Amino acid sequence: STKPEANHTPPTPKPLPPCPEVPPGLVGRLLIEFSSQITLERVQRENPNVTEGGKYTPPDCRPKQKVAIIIPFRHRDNHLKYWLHYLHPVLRRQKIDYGIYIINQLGEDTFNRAKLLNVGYTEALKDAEYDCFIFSDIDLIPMDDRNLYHCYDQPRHFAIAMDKFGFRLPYAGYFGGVSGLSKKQFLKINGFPNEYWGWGGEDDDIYNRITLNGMKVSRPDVRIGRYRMIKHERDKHNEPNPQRFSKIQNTKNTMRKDGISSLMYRVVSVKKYPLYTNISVEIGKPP
Ligand code: UDH
Repeated sequence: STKPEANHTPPTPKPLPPCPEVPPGLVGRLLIEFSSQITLERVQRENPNVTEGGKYTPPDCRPKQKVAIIIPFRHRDNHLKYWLHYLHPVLRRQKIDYGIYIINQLGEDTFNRAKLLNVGYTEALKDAEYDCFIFSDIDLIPMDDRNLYHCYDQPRHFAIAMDKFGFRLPYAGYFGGVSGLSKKQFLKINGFPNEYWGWGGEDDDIYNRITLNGMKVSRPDVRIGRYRMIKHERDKHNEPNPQRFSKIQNTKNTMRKDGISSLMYRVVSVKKYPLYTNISVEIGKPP
């Protein structure tokens, strides 16, 4: 007897439901420590569904936003291991559709955090259609997975209660550490300033840009927005910028010409690793 002809039309996949506002698998407060050594092999083993370049999409629901996580970087490989070890599982539980971008400043000229973040925004958009950008320092780990890494109606400040500041906001206009803006919010403020070389001030300039453009900062509850910072010495070539105090008085006059509209840099390499994408760039030096 002959078998009936197989039906080769694949079954139509069930459309995924939208992801719930509050992800069901969250655990709340997390135990964060930096004394055990971490290997990237272990982090890879523990996050098998993260794909090349450090990307992830929840398998069981359809997220509203696509989130690029942008990290300014130079000579912090050990911090990177901890960041990946702690953040990948948190982001997966949060059901975020995300990609991780390490923006590595080449050379030993003065570090420029905000310019690297502008580069990250631009380069991430060349890679995929992101609509939300979260800018995170490499040494900041959230202590609670209810601090959801997506974008909000207003620019978001995530790292509001850091251990080094006694788990409090250090001042009302603080916007440092970890922050997030939608594409629309980011473009409304002309991105971030490119002219803050060395440590300090760029986060206050970004805060000024937000308020000067009629937006206000949104924040999580202080019990949820807690962070641990990996202790470290001051980096070389990132000395406090003595011009920062006068520059933040001038945001109103500088923000239209200095920002994403005036950004210049050169990409030297883009490498997709299993847990993140590394973009190495030359961004010049202070005038
Ligand atoms: N960053 C680098 N490499 C550098 C400098 C900065 O990767 O050489 C990045 C990194 O993501 C870091 C972020 O920029 O988290 C912010 O820089 P920072 O960590 O130096 O700033 P923070 O305010 O520390 O956290 C200031 C120096 C603290 C010295 C304390 C000495 N006990």
